[in-house]
Amino acid sequence: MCCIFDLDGVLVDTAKYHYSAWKRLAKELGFEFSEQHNERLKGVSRMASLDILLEVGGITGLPEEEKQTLAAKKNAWYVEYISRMTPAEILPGVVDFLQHLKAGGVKTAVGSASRNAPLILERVGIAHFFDAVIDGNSITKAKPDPEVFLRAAQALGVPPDCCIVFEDADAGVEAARRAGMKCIRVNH
Ligand code: B16
Ligand code: MG
Repeated sequence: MCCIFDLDGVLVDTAKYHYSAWKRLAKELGFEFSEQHNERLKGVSRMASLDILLEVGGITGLPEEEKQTLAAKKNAWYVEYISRMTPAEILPGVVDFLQHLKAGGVKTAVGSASRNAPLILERVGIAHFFDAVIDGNSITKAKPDPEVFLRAAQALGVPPDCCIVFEDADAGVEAARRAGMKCIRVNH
């Protein structure tokens, strides 16, 4: 068996930083973005998250170029926040569990929608635990498409039914199901 971990909400709580950055963008655009709205963005790709945010604000028909500019602006704020992350922000139990898997020779991978996954793993100091990292930079279809987890299994050199996925978001649980993998949902 191999283990594939989602990042945001499973290994670290970066959702609060995504929320701060999206809220800041909404404020600039003239509307409020609540924590409840933010729940809809968990596990969802950056551009799909922007579409949800614009829908909440009742903003329609923006040209693609402008949407890219808004997403880049949000990401710059987000990167500013995560650049200050420390190992203290690793979620409880994660390091013990990763050490336990490593000692038992169980291969592990990260399967995240985030393009910032390498920076986050490096900041909190857990990058060395993983045999493979598949993230938003190396996939073409976002969760709930199974691509990210199938690519992770491929990188680990095992068939999908030999993988257990740890996920916190609906989109990710659905992606694991479509990949034909077992999935353990983590809620904090
Ligand atoms: P970025 P995960 C996801 O990470 C987040 O849950 C989601 O809120 C975010 O929009 C997505 O990554 C893309 O992140 O803008 O950094 O590329 O849960 O799949 O680890
Ligand atoms: Mg997640």
